[in-house]
Amino acid sequence: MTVQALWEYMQVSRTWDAPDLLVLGHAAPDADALVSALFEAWRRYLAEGTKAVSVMQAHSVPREVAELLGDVVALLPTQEDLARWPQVPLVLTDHSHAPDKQDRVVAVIDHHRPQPGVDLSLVETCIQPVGATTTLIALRLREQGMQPDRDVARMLLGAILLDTEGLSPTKTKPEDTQAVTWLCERAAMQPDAYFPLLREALLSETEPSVLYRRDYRQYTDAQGAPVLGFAILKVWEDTVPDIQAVRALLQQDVAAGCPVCVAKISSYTAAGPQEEHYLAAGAEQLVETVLETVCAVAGPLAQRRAADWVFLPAEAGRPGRKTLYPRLLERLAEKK
Ligand SMILES: [Mn+2]
Repeated sequence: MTVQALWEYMQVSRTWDAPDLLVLGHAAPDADALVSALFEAWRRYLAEGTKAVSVMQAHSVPREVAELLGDVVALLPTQEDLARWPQVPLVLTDHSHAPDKQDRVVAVIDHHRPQPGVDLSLVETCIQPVGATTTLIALRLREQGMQPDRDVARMLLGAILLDTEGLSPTKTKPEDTQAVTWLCERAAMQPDAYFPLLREALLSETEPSVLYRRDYRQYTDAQGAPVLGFAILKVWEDTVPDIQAVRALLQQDVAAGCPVCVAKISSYTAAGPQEEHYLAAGAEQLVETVLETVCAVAGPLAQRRAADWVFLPAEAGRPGRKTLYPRLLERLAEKK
């Protein structure tokens, strides 16, 4: 597996009038979503000859993904291509719920717990609570005897490092370590050298609206109606965005029909994540439920700063979204 071969596969895939499969990451594409979708599509093509195409559900990629994938980004099919193929079956990576097209989903590869009410009984699933979906793809590649060269191994490695925050102990499972060990050897690169470069690209973004959209998830009920919006804004400690600007973005989200939205601002130093702010907007009772739940999960050091604001000092527990969202959805369902 070389970058040249990846490039050629992507060129060929652009000539297919009717692909067999589309592989989709989620709608706010981060490195794990894009890399897992791209490599699952390519893997199916190499292993089975399936005309599989990965589609990015956005018009542009975040800086750290551009850094990771380089020129390949320009060849990634986008939303318009998705609209061209309204019947083609779908494989989802890094998420399991596509509200408006769930009936086309034939396979899911993910490391998040499926949302309650989503029926995956007829779908081929590989859902494991590891640190990154890309880990699951990398292990499949290894199992099938595929041999990423240095540059391809770096793409996979980078996605795993970004999703696990540089293999942080709370986000890393033995499978991630296995995949990273295999990839580091091929990439001739160590995590300690590579992760700071990628994080630099990630944290150099400062525009609040880009930050808000970049790592945003919307959770819906089984009928596809929005229930909760959840953005994560990762920034250097000295470029924390203006709280009022984030409040305005949350309000826009609520005005667009999401009943309650929360933004986590996570501030970093070279040592890693430090303080966190949670801001929420929406119906008063729902905001209360969300922030109460955040405080309950984070523990006694959580501080309530305002009706819509919780502050977690660096010493407090820092629950991840993967831990929080099932609790939040459960509590919000009780309020219905
Ligand atoms: Mn992921």
